[in-house]
Amino acid sequence: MSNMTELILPYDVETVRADFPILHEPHHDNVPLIYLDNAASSQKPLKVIEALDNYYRRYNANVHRGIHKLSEEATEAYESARIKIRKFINAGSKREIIYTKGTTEGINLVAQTWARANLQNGDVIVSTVMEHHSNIVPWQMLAMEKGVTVRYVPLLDDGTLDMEAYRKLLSEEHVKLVAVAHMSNVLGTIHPIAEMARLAHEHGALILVDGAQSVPHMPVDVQALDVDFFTFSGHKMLGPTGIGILYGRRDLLEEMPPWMGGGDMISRVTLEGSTWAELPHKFEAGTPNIAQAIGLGYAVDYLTELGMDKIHEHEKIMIEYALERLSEVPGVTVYGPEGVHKGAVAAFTVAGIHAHDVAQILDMEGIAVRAGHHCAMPLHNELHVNATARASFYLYNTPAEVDALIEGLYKAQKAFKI
Ligand code: C6P
Repeated sequence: MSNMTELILPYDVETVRADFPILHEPHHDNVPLIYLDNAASSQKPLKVIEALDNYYRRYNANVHRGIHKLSEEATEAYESARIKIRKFINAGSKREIIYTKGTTEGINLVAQTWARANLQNGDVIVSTVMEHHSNIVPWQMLAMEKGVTVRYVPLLDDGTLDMEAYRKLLSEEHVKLVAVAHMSNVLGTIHPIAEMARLAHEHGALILVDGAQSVPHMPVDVQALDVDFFTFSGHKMLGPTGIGILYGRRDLLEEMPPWMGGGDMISRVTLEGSTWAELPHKFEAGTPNIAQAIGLGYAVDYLTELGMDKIHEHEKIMIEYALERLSEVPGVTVYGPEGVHKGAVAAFTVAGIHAHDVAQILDMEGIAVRAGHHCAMPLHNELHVNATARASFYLYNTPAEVDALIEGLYKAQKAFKI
């Protein structure tokens, strides 16, 4: 076992923790909060909380509409967040950055616009058995409507994707779209997206990447990955809920029909018909989540200042330590790749104790983990397990919190007389 005190972290975690008020709130009769449910949603730094407060106190107004000063100020902040986000993922233009409600909405937007307009009976969408439901269900809904088929890349025993099967699907089927997560929210597997994109393009297919679990945790460059669509959620990367991003290649977005109709997405409306606004507004009907977009801009500032490379390095150390410590606990099975680099997510079972009971006992110790199928039922079927407990780490977690998790698991075993 590596000694916790020997771990050298890339930045001072205590300084970072000081920025997150919730980590210092009394929790469950004064036990400190150990928040290990970051794959579900992250906590927010003061900078983001203050940005929301400041917007509502000082310059709350609708965007793109008013001639008055407040509206101009709100529009300026809302649009400058878009520019920060463009830079953060290295998109070529701010017009390629569409505000959505989150990853789910981004995927549904592509399904309902590009895919609906371009796919027909006989076409194939390739997804994987490892996907979150939000990257399965929208394609199944489209399949029912358009007669397209959804095929799934299987898993290898080591928790990685079967790339041979992927190549085979691409060469044998009429694949028009590949829809794959960058990183699994259960296994932590990081897929070779650049290679998958190259192969998809070689076979004339586009690729949509669900970056919900990658953008918060590692540097992402959508141009270097050469992806066509890339979507993620603000609330998993220190930002507010209700805001997310769909990146799309400009030429594709230009040609796609809009999804929702209403204010702000039009150029001209007559009673006979309408024309659409320029990108990105064509896809942003109605009053948007203004405070949330501004808050996401501040979250991006925070992540950039700390450094995505350093955050990724920190999480690498955290997951290695967590896997090592979990392996010491008798009866614990961790799911996902071993011996290769994976994201800071550990889904596990404890023999003789249901995952929900594990989570409940940990909660009594102040430790928040998620339990269940994590919106990945097909993956749990493949793993032949109904539910797993999941500890997921972020930039403010410490090795001492991993130790507390392990102690909590021993307590659970004691409570269940195992
Ligand atoms: N996963 C989890 O606990 P939304 O809900 O739209 O912000 O994100 C959906 C989503 C899409 N893809 C992946 C890979 C995800 O992990 C998630 C959200 C959370 O694992 C909540 S179910």
